[in-house]
Amino acid sequence: MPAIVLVGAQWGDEGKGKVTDLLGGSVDYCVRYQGGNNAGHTVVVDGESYAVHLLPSGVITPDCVPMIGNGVVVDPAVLLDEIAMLESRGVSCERLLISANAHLIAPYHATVDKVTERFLGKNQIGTTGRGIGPTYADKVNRVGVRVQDLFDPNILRQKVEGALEQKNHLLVKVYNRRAITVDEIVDGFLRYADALRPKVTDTSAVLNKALDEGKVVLLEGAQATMLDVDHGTYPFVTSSNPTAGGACIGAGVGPTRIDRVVGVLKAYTTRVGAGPFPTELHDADGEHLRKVGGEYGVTTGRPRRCGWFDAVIARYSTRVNGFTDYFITKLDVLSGFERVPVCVSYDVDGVRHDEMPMTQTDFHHARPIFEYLDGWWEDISGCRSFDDLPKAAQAYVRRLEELIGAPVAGVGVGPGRDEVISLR
Ligand code: 2SA
Ligand code: GDP
Ligand code: MG
Repeated sequence: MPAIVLVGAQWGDEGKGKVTDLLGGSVDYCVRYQGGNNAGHTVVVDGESYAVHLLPSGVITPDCVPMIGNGVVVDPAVLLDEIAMLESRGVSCERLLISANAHLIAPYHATVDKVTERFLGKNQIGTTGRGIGPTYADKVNRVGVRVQDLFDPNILRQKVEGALEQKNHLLVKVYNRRAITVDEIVDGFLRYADALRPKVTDTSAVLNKALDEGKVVLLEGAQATMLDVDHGTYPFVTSSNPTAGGACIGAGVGPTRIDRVVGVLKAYTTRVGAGPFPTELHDADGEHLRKVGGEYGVTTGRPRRCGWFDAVIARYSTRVNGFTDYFITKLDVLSGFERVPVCVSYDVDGVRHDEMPMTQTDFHHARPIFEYLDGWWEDISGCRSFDDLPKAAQAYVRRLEELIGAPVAGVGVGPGRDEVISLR
């Protein structure tokens, strides 16, 4: 029975939180499968705005079971703070389940993240500084600490000792920092063990049983396709696999279980952090999109870089994720332009590319080839059916659909739960 994967199709902040919430009414389990508290997903219900970083957006939906899968990296202090914040606002986190296999972010991961960025200088990635990359590096290097280790203090100590041997060498000898002690890390972790214990389980077993029983499972991606460590603009990426294949690995669900893969696309493009961005605007139009779209990082508050819609990226995302359908968000933000440029291809050193160039060097050289669509002036936030939209806005959506090569299931016309036009 239905397992749905939801993935950002650009560089993140497409409005995944809102689309998860929209689907949430019919969803029994909502699962985060990668990333950590680098994410910032916004859900607006009855004028109340909730920003979640580590918990899946489905935590806001009553009766939906929120789950943190094995592919997520968990900062226990942040998790407990986020739970406390939501509960203080009347959102119950009682049902939350956490994978015993998820890896833990330790304070030294954030330290290594920040010092690595500093030493990269002008080549820095622009990470969120939350320790995400170093935690995944430890996981792959087999010196990570997992949630289940919180319940076996001897093993926990052994693992922390192993991890710190390398870290302290780096911190003291290379970065001239103080050594971190095993005691401070172990004692810090053990403070969270009792609070987390009742929520920790074999989440893969729970999910597969739920699917056998006909329950609906939504696997909610964080970050996005172009930030994927394999398919994104490496090295300007996050350290996990937000693309649809990552959902199977990060939740412990086989590919044969997935029925629908939903892409979330903003009607224009944004990026936060460093790296190539062919349609980026450095002018008043970019400022306008940032201001009207409220384009500031939900986690770090950083201003997001803004640019026009890029159909090459959207097509590429459709390919690497196998999207069955799309939600286009923030169409309302585009009201008020005489003409709206849409990038249909790239010019790379005089050669036209209709698809993503094979190499990063070529992508860095890509110049957008634009098609200019008619703009519209009306405030469309009150539109609730496709026919309510101005003709030019309808034509914009239909042209995007043609360029992307997958059907549009819905169009966002405002941040609120009800500010959406359904097309299916
Ligand atoms: P990291 O911290 O190692 O994952 O950073 C690596 C790159 O991934 C980008 N990244 C993001 N991009 C967009 N949104 C994200 N979440 C927050 C939000 C970001 C914020 O919702 O606004 O508040 O700044 C997110 N998380 C990671 C990051 O910018 C690096 O380019
Ligand atoms: P996510 O990381 O993909 O969940 O997206 P973020 O929450 O980081 O950023 C998306 C922002 O756009 C949030 O402030 C949302 O409330 C807002 N948003 C989502 N959909 C729409 C929409 O259709 N129109 C407008 N104006 N805002 C939207
Ligand atoms: Mg976000």
